[in-house]
Amino acid sequence: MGILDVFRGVVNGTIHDFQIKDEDKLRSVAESIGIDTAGRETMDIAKDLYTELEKTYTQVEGEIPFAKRVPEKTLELWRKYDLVPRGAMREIMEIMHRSHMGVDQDYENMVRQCSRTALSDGWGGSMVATELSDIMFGTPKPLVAGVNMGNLKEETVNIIVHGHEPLLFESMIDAANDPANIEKAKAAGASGINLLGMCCSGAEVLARHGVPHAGNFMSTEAVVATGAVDAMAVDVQCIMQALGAVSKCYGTKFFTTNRRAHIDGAIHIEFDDHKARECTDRVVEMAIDRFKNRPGKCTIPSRVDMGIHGFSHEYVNYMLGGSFRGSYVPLNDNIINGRIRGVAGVVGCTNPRVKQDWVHVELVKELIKNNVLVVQTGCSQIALAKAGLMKPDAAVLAGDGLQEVCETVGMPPVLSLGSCVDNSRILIACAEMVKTGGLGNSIADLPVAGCAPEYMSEKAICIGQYFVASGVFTVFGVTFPSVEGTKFHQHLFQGLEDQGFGKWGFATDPYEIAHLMISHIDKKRMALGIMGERERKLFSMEDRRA
Ligand code: WCC
Ligand code: FE2
Repeated sequence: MGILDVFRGVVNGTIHDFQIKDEDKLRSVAESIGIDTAGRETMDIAKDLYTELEKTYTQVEGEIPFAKRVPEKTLELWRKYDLVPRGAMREIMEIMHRSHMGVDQDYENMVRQCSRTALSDGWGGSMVATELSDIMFGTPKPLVAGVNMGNLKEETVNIIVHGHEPLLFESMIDAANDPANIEKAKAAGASGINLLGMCCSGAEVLARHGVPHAGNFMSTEAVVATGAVDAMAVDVQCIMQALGAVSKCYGTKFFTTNRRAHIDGAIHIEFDDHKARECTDRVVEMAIDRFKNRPGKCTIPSRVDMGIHGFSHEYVNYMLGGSFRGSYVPLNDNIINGRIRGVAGVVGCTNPRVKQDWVHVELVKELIKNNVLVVQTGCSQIALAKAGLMKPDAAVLAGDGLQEVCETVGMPPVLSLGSCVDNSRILIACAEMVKTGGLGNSIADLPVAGCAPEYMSEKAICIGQYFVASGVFTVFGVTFPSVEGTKFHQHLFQGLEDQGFGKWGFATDPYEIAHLMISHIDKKRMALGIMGERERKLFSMEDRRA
């Protein structure tokens, strides 16, 4: 919603710190929901796009705009069960009511509203946020960038932005690159200003601009203990409660910036979309001040892990299809001929109840070894980046088929897509795979699976449910918030699939999770009649439909 607010300001001319950067993306998103673009001015299209996308949240009747992007058979199933979201606000109000004492007392009916609400996030709010962010800040293209704490430098003013909304970060990039601010840093004895990301906002600007990433959720307190963080500015979600207290121990200036999220012990400087730089310039100023008065010596681990980041679904299109015939045909062909067994989305949080990053890394290694191409978002992708799997030469860890594809294209076997909000890129990629043909008629037919092996945040449940409702088998680890053996649990873990949706799975061991996903992928391959290696053959559109 914050991104939509800023887009409204840009369109109405009341916000000047942000602009429309990617006009091609603006046009393609507008066209995808039936807005006429031919021969029209950018701002006219943008106004229409705003009016349409606002309905994602506020519409009380009808279907959200991005329902138009859903493969027909999947949409038919949603209509059959009355799952197509009207508007996110309406769905949230309804679920709040239905879960109130004495209202909806039938588990199947309740799960239907859970799905409808979750879909209003995945194909609604999250998708709007991703698409508008691309339009305003640029669509990611692969770039080389470094991850890990070695990105901190003793001789620079180090500023970390942590949280979820790209607005604070985009403005901080401007502030940190402003020559006047750099001059001030130099006057204080620093060699410059070093800006780093953490968690999801970090993952997003890593993908979009190659800003170095200091670490995922589990590293957010540890990074402060280096003593080298002069300022950490946060907005919303996944901010550990003790960050204020930890920062105090090391003299780090810790800022909250969002009116919805105040934290005890933090300095609050409110971020106003209309005067973004007022907040970020102030943070830079106070970071410089802390640099001048660093209380003790810095202990910075030397490690930096380089990798390729920033695969948008548009780029997957281009990378595999080439600039002249950008399409998902080569991906689908490689799945049909068996070089790629299927595609897995491994996403989500890192969780303090398990050894840091271990489940993510072992799971992904097992998947690629079995020729499953992996796409990633959120803290999970940072775990794999640290393990070195986002480099093309990680293809040696993949099975023969996947390795061949990676080497031909020059891509890593693990593709990093951005933040949790960017899970919507995975949905669009699934929709494209269906539309391209040869892999069934709905998302539920695809040989794909999803997993958040260390989920901890509530929104992960919502993300899981929108994948399940979209047709994807989705496995969670560490814990699962339902009681095994109940009708409700049975419905989530099997009943939904019987109705034509995806379903939930649960396991804690990474190898077990991998093989749950692989078995599901094989089951879908079997149903599609593409089990076993096949001769490479070019498929015509007719072949694919057949
Ligand atoms: Ni997204 Fe999970 Fe990280 Fe927070 S930042 S910890 S929701 S994956
Ligand atoms: Fe996130």
